[in-house]
Amino acid sequence: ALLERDLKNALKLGEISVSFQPIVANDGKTVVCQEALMRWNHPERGAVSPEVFIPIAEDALLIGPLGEWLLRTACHEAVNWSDDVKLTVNVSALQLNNRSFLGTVVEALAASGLAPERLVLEITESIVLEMDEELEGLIRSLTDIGVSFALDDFGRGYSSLNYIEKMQFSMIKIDRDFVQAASSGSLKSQAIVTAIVSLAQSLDMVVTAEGIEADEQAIAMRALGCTCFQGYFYGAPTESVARTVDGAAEI
Ligand code: G
Ligand code: G
Ligand code: G
Ligand code: NA
Ligand code: MN
Repeated sequence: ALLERDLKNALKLGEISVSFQPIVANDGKTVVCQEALMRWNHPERGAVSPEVFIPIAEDALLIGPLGEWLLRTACHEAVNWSDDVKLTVNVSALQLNNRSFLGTVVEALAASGLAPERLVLEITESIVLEMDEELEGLIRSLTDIGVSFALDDFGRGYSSLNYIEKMQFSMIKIDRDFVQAASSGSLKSQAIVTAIVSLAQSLDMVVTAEGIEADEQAIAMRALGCTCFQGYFYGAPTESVARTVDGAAEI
């Protein structure tokens, strides 16, 4: 409850910021995406993990304004990057269920001048499992304007395959616990990664291995067919200069 109260004021107090973490190509060098990650620097507690404050934001109906700020801020940053670097932004189910989300994305793109083709929305399996006609329509509209989707944290949750059939993802991100298991020799995890890679190739999806902390893990995941990599080995999330400013969720 205390955190919720503080989170209500965090945007206008300038406590929210965005960090970016690279996703690199098969060569382990070329940055193909930067993932935007929300950060909350609490005046007394210091950094509060998104694992803690995102669920609070969702419960308190604050994820809308926070997510909108992050999207606008991240688009403004990304427009200064090289044209071949995409921006990925995490979106939660509540954001996608809001009727104004399409407008929010369109406005963030227009205000920043970022090409829609450079924006990738990361969503988790649980969202897709709640897919209904309205959500399908929203996803189609976003796809039509050029925005694409990544399936985040694959392997963490329910891992049923039917959601992959329901929508087109440009990327599947294999969760770091799964990467850990597969790269440390679990034959079952390796077999599952191989199957996902095969599926991804036939459906034109890139497979990213998350949570790479050592070159040996990248080598193991590359051998299984992953072609993009993310993790501390390549770069931790790095804070950008943009911060919320007093009285404004806009920049
Ligand atoms: O930054 P960190 O790796 O600790 O992120 C923890 C979790 O918080 C991840 O699951 C990540 O996807 C989520 N997260 C980070 N930033 C955002 C955001 O802007 N919106 C949403 N919905 N989730 C985020
Ligand atoms: O560092 P490198 O040259 O590989 O980065 C590729 C592109 O991504 C460049 O355009 C660079 O400006 C941008 N970039 C790399 N890391 C970050 C980051 O942490 N934040 C921001 N805003 N841009 C980054
Ligand atoms: O759910 P999502 O994949 O968006 O979560 C990203 C989270 O993973 C962020 O909190 C980020 O700080 C964290 N992260 C990124 N790279 C690594 C890594 O190599 N190892 C570990 N343990 N965490 C990582
Ligand atoms: Na993510
Ligand atoms: Mn993830």
